[in-house]
Amino acid sequence: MSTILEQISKCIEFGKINLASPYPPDMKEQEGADELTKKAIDEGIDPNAILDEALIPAMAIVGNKFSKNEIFVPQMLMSAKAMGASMEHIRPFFQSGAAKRKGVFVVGTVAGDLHDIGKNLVAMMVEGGGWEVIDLGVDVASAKFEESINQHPGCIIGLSALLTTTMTNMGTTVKELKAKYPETQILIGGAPVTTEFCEQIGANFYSPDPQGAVNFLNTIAS
Ligand code: B1M
Repeated sequence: MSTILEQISKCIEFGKINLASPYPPDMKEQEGADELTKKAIDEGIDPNAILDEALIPAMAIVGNKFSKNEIFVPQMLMSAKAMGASMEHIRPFFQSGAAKRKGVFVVGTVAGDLHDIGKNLVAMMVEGGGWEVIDLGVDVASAKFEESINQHPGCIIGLSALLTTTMTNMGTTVKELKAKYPETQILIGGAPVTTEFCEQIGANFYSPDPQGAVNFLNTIAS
């Protein structure tokens, strides 16, 4: 791996967004993911290499640390922001088709539910894992997921719910989507959700955290 990719990777792992960002203190006044990714592209490094050799491994480290309680939501958000700064530079190459992604992941918080912090973390980790992410936001009804499935055949659906009351809407969404698109893979998560609930409503997979979501998606992509 070239030095600049290692540097980008470190910026993402430790949440160094750009030169102006004071966080983390021991990287103060150093270039961040923003400047370094631009530099890498200007030097002619393939955006696929930036994604595969810097962003994906860094976000995997972040996800695993989070799963093991070695870092917490604030650090993860900083890493996600650094990754977002990097993605700003490489996203145009994916949109033009000059670089490839693993597939399309459509994610949303289910109908009636406005909680999006966990869902956003999942979306950012999955994007950092090499997937195109379509984030439908919060309070998303089944019909909106159906539209996305029609627009992106073969996409994977991700549902988040934080309330015991909206978990039932998750069940309804899974039932409606599976009735029309039985082959569609549906991943679910959120604080009150469990593996038992996943089996009960007929979703394909439950993950308690973003890294588990990335790992599940990778089993589909491989
Ligand atoms: Co609300 N809220 N809230 N709230 N809120 C909870 C969830 C609650 C547990 C607080 C409590 O009473 N102790 C409680 C739910 C109780 C229950 O259902 N049993 C609750 C309630 C009751 C409510 C209201 C009804 C309050 C009211 O108005 N009376 C109301 C409902 C609004 C609505 O949705 N219709 C409400 C509103 C809000 C705010 C808007 C104020 C705000 C949300 C802001 C936002 O999201 N933009 C809010 C917040 C912040 C919380 C708490 C404090 C924090 C939730 C959070 O973001 N956690 C929460 C209490 C708590 O958890 N301490 C609470 C951090 C986040 C990183 O974790 O979302 O679990 P989490 O995501 C994790 C995993 O679950 C997983 O990955 C993430 C990272 O590990 N994950 C997935 C999540 N989605 C996934 C999807 C996947 C895979 C993994 O695949 C697709």
